[in-house]
Amino acid sequence: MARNGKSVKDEQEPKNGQPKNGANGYTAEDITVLKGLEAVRRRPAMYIGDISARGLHHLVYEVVDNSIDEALAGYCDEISVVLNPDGSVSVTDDGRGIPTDIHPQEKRSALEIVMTVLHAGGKFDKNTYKVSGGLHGVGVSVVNALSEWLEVEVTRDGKVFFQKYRKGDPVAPVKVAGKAPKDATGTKITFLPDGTIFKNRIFKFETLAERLRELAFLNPAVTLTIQDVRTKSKQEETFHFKGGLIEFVKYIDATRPSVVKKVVYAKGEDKDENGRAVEVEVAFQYNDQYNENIFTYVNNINTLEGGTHLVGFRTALTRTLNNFASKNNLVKEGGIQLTGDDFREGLTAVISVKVPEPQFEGQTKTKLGNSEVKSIVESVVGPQLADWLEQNSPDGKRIIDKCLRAAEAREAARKARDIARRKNAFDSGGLPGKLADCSIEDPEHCELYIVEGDSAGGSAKQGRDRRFQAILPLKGKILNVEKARLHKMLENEEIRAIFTAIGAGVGEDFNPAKVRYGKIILMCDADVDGSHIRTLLLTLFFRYMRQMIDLGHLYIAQPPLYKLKKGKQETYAYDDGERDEVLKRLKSEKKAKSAKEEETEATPVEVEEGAVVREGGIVISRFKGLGEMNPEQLWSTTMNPETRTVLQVSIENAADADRTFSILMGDEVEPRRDFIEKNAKYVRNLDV
Ligand code: 0RA
Repeated sequence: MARNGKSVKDEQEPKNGQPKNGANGYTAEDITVLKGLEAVRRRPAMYIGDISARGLHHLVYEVVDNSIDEALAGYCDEISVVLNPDGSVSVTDDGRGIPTDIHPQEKRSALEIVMTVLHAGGKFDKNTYKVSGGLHGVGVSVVNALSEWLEVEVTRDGKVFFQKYRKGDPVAPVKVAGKAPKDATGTKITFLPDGTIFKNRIFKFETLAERLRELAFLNPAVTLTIQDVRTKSKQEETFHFKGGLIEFVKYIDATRPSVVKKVVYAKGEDKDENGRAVEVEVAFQYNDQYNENIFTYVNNINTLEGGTHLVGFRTALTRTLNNFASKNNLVKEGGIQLTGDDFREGLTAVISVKVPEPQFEGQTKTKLGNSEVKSIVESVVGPQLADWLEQNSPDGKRIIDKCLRAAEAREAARKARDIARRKNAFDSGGLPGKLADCSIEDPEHCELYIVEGDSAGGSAKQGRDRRFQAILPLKGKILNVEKARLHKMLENEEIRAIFTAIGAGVGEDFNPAKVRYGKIILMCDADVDGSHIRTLLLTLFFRYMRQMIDLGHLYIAQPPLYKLKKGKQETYAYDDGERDEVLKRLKSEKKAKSAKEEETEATPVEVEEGAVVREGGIVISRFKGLGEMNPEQLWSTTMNPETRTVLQVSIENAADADRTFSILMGDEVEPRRDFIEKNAKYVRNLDV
């Protein structure tokens, strides 16, 4: 469907239009001809972002978004997602059903056109405008093009219509498959992603569930369910939140004690310059911690980079709270003045706007640009917040009190610090002493390894390619930033070294254009301490250098777990499965050599950390830590870009990531224990 301000131009395009010049070499003129679903199959990433697991899950979101459109138009209140045993996924809704009548010009079913023509969806439905939509907002035809097969079942006018497609092409015309109860309507789309496009076709229940939960919070009229019937142990979840954004805020802050129990809520709308309604909904509350957590949505899309709706909200918040404070004599003249930052310490907020023609900007195209939205949000939030404060004046005072404490802490920190010294350490280019920098200066080609421990750091310094790899060793565990204010955190030497090495500032002031390395790679031991340090580092990036993650700069190194040695031949294995495979291979090579030798089955072996096991002449050793590898081994297994594997860190769902960090790193023990018990797969002795 035409969303995100994209125009609907492809009215007369041929189905699966072929490029004039065939598969290779087309000219500028041909690019306009190369539309239709063939273009989608050629460049899937242009339509769904990428063809990794993220892109795969986007297919489901795209179909669900179409059902959400029906819900927003007022015709649908139930959407269900089922993960089928054959690897396909079904999305069913009780909306009006995709129109099935014969299109007068095209002389084929509207259903077939919606399913096979790019951006065709909106054309049949001029009365309602679409407000939902995935980031790429491309329509179900794109999902169809990228599916090995897709089946659609439409229930309307007392009938069930059916059509099947392969790689976007209809297998047969739309047929009537049966009768339906008179008032029943809806759409069911089942598809199997194309294995020639998606290497990994396995849907993750939890990933899909997170997005459906988010949609349920944002669209309280809808009930969304997800069922996994792929294996015997079935899983099912239903999401329906009558309280909408208010419940969303409570969910995000579930493990953070609140300053005021009530959630502030505001809702309203105003017209844009074309007279179309812009809807605004906001909910927020304060917790007793120090982070600012504002989640913003435009048409159900999480706008990671913020934009005009966020600016409007902040302006209204600062101004209204300031007015309330001075009206009630809560700030003393000549005393501490409150700044915008003070009003956002410990704030958790969700902002959801519905904008008819959103303009997206920014590096990841997740920043709202429409200037009119700022004043609309301001004028909705300002007066309603002022009313709330008047009616809940004791709560308002508690909020101001919290903001004053933030201001005092900020002031005290400023006084306590030797500003001149900090300026030196931070701004004037002095790099941390223990950083072994690389010689190339072009950030795009440079990598920074943040390494656990001085001994591994030493090996990494010797093993690296010093032209483009820099090493920063860390001593022990860094501070848990989840529990510290910014100034406290910056007093920590290890953390300062990380910020200085990266060179792009902190938090709000972080400037990705200044980042000194295109890749930051976290390299920790494969043991419990290593995981803890990695989590501390991830928390630091998530809270204070979030853009490094959003822009895809943050990675996790994958050191091998095992070394298998047969004679002089050394092979590394990165997990237990690989170890068993290598073992089997080495044994069969052995067998081939000396046929007399006894049959030995490759039975899985238990190898304790650091242990050496001999299996028929093959020596298996388990690496206890990075420090056990010599520089050459570290280079060839973990650092050489030609042979290493690194995991890119990405965030599937910002609100859930925030909640998880607060569970893992926050003050409360119970939620953490629950989380670990639910998620830990290989816990031997649970002494958390
Ligand atoms: C075009 C027009 C109408 C509905 C839809 C598309 C539609 C698409 C999808 C995709 C999944 N579920 C859907 N439900 C509806 C309007 C139909 C009318 O005017 O009756």
